[in-house]
Amino acid sequence: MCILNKNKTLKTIYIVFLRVWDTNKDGFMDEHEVKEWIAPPEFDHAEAEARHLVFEADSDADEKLTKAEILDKYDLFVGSQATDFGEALARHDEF
Ligand SMILES: [Ca+2]
Ligand SMILES: [Ca+2]
Repeated sequence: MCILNKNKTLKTIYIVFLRVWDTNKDGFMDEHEVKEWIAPPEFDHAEAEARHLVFEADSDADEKLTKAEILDKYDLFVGSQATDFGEALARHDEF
């Protein structure tokens, strides 16, 4: 993860957000989508972690994450072990 360049990381987050995470394509990520993204259903802490990430990154407290909110707090997502973010980014490296 440490080898990821910041600009590249932000760009990748942006693209992956649009193509992958925002499953209902409304331009926001809600808690459900965050949960789907961060972990398989059997992962015990997925719900708590999703709530935590949404709470921390949701600067206007509308319970939805916009691209701007996610990019603003991208280090939170990258730093979360639950999201396995480095691996997720690597997987989408072709974008
Ligand atoms: Ca959505
Ligand atoms: Ca928000």
